[in-house]
This record gives sequence, C-alpha cells and structure tokens, in this order.
Amino acid sequence: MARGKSYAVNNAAKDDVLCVSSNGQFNLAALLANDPGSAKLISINNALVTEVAGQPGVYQLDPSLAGGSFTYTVQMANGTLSTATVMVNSEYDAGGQQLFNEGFDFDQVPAGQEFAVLNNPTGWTNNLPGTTVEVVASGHAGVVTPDGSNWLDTQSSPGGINIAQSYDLEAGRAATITFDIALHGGQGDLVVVWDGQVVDTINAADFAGKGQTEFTTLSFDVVGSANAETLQIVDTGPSDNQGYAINSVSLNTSSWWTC
Ligand SMILES: [Ca+2]
Ligand SMILES: [Ca+2]
Ligand SMILES: [Ca+2]
Repeated sequence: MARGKSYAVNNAAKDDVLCVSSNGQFNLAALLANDPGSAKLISINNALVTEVAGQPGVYQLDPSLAGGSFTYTVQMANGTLSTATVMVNSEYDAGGQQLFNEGFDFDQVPAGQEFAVLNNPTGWTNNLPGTTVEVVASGHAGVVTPDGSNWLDTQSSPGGINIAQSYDLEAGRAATITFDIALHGGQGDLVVVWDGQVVDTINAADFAGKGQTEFTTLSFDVVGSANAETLQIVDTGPSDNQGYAINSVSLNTSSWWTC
C-alpha cells in the first residue's frame, strides 16, 4: 500500500453484529449506523429477512437465522455498491407448555380406588395448608377424559381448592393459559389468577350446552412482567364434595428472541 493513497475501504459498508430480542424485529438504521452517511439500501440479500408490513425500515428475522448471518447491499454517494455481512447474535425459543404436572397425571391413583387424596398435586402448591386435594381417575362419576388420564376435582372433601404454580415469563412475552375442564357438578366461581390479577372467573355459564361430563377448552391470554409470575386456581364456590373437573391446565408461551 502506497503511503497517502486513499482506498475504497473508507467508502464501504461495514459488517454488523445484530442483537434482536422479543419479536425478532430490527430497524434498518441499526445496520447502516456504522456505514458511510450517504449509504442507501439497495437490497437485503436474504428472503428470510422481510420488511414488516406498514412499518418501513423495520425487518423481521426468520427463526432459522438465529446464530446465522445474512448480507445487505448499499449504494454509496459515488454510485458504487458495497455489501456487508450481518451476524445474528441472538437465540430463538419457539415457546411451548411450561407448567409441571399440568395434566395432574404425575400422581398415581391407588389400585382399586377412584381418586387419590393428596396434600397437593406434585409440582403445585396448596395455599390452604392442612387441606387436601383429590386427583381422580378417568371415568369416576362418568367424567371420562379424552386421553383416559387423571383429572383434578376443584372441590375436595369438602372445600374448594386453592393451588398455585409459579413460572417466570419474560417481561412482554405473551402466553396462553388453557383449561381442559368439565362441569362435574361445579357450582360458583373458579377464579383464575395470574401475576396477582384475576384473568377469568369460570362458572356454569362457560359450559352452556354441555352436560356434566363433557370437557371444554377455555383459554386466557396473559403477558409476562418483570417479576416471577404465579398462576393460582381458586374454587370460591360453596363448600361441597363436587367441583369442576380439570383434565389439564397449561401455560403455552409464545416464541421469543433473546439477545
Ligand atoms: Ca453496517
Ligand atoms: Ca389429565
Ligand atoms: Ca416475569
């Protein structure tokens, strides 16, 4: 290299390390920030990087690009084209069911019996110490689960349940709580609490047109906060021996990018 000679390097786009979080979107400005000021985008050279509809300059990464790379081409003030490589320094989590023993099938119903009397279903906290909960075999009282697995009675003998399980959902990350549940003589309210807020109150109206033993699926959307969240299920109905029959309670998280 001859001293004092100017080279094109000063007029080239510079490579980037891109860190995306939450929804996997980034702004084009983040890639151009270290390029010559006049650089104008010609193309992003990867079909898996797509501009978000209605948001000019905002792009969405395909999950397969996590840990990978793509290139983009810009045009300089002097008309030359320059291509830079972008490393995607982020991880992608597709999401999924996060609760433990969500189907109440971890605990066995003893042979010859129709239900197990427990201090708590494994993985769940009983907020009423000294009381018990009942995990019931499919078929008891005519309540047959679609997959033949156990269900949970929201009234023990006697008294409504108050159980909880914690999970730390990332702040801003969406999730869906889903109940697979049958009426089974349930009365009054079954209150669903997430992160200290009542997200729904399940009652007989949710089972309109269904018999006592037919399962239905109820879903509630929630969003993560900065702290660890707790899902709490409280039967506030009159104290008796027969509550709602829950086949499963799931917490299904959305996909999520982590920088
Ligand atoms: Ca750049
Ligand atoms: Ca079950
Ligand atoms: Ca959280």
